[in-house]
Amino acid sequence: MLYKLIYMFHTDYSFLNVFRYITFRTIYATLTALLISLLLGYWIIPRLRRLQIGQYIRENGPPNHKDKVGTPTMGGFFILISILISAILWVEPKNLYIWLVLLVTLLFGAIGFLDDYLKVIRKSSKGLRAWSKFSMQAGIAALAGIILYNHTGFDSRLSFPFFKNFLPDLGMGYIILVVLVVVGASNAVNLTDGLDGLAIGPIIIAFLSFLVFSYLAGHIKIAQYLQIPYVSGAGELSVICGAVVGAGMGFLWYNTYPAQVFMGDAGSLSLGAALGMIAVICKQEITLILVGGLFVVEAMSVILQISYFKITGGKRVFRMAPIHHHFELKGWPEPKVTIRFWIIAIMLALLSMSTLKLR
Ligand code: 57M
Repeated sequence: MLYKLIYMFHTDYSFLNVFRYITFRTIYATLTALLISLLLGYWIIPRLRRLQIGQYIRENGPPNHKDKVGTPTMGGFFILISILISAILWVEPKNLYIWLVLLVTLLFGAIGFLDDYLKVIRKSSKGLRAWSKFSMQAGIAALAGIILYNHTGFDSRLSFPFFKNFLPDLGMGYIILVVLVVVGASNAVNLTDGLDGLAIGPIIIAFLSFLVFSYLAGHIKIAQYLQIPYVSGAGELSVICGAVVGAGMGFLWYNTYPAQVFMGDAGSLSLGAALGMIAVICKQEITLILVGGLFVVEAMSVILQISYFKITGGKRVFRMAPIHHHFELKGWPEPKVTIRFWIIAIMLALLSMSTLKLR
């Protein structure tokens, strides 16, 4: 909105033209969200602690996690507020994609918030029942898929990195793809959020990647040159990605080891859903598997562990799943696991960028 307000005067003050540019607004959306989340974190964390909105630690968890009991949770709440305020200030308000991404993000955040709240008042790890959580997520994602599918000019073909001419048209099946991508990304981030800074670092890296992908997808000349799908209006999503990066860095200021706050499901579910939605709109669903490869590995480690446990009647592939706990139980200090996983996330993001040239 600030953009529209200020831009009204660009005929009188020509330098205000700069507000027209997505790159300029993305930079300031990042800085605005960073500032707001730093200030909100500073204000809200002591209040969460005073209200005893603290994390319950499972009995069967890694031994060193016991000291974390009572760490304020639901920090996702101030991540989302920072993103929302920054987006409202800096986005082009007439862009449907922006409001669709924000709506899905906030609705997934509400599911996570309810889950966190139940865990806090019950002082247990029993939040919402898995099926009710999953069906609410699938319902929201399906609604978003239907809106996207019926949006004028939306392309229901699936694009693949490297194979520029292979574009199978999924038709209505695209709605199922949206559900799989959004719900999958949301829960993969949720599973990853098990060590200080472990989820928010790769989230920042992934949204930096999609800041670039969305800008390129929304730029007709560059999209044609790179032979990636052109999505009119997708460029505006760079501003949202910038806001997430900024809010994430502000949250990381407090979530870095030893964490003063956890994001809770309110943060992990919403940020994962936002990542999935942006990947779908930019038509980079398959590339998301590479960009979010760390989240994929974390989720796959759980699936592998539980399947193997059931098949073998009690044997384990890892010392504990998700895989970050495996390395913890191998004796790696928590910060070492986190930073090494960040390095892997950066490598995967760079590899995903290279797919833009290799077509
Ligand atoms: C999401 N939540 C963390 C925090 C965060 C099927 C099974 C694999 C499910 C999985 C599970 O319950 N996952 C839930 C992971 C939890 O973090 C809270 O949850 C929010 C994210 N959703 O924001 O509020 C704990 O993680 C630690 N933490 C930090 N720093 C952070 O910045 O230290 C989180 C954020 C927090 C804190 O200790 O309490 C979590 O791990 O639950 N279950 C598991 O991940 C459990 N694995 C397991 O049971 N493995 C089994 C089988 C079932 C696969 C096995 O390997 O045999 C592990 N997690 C815990 N204890 N806490 C091990 C048991």
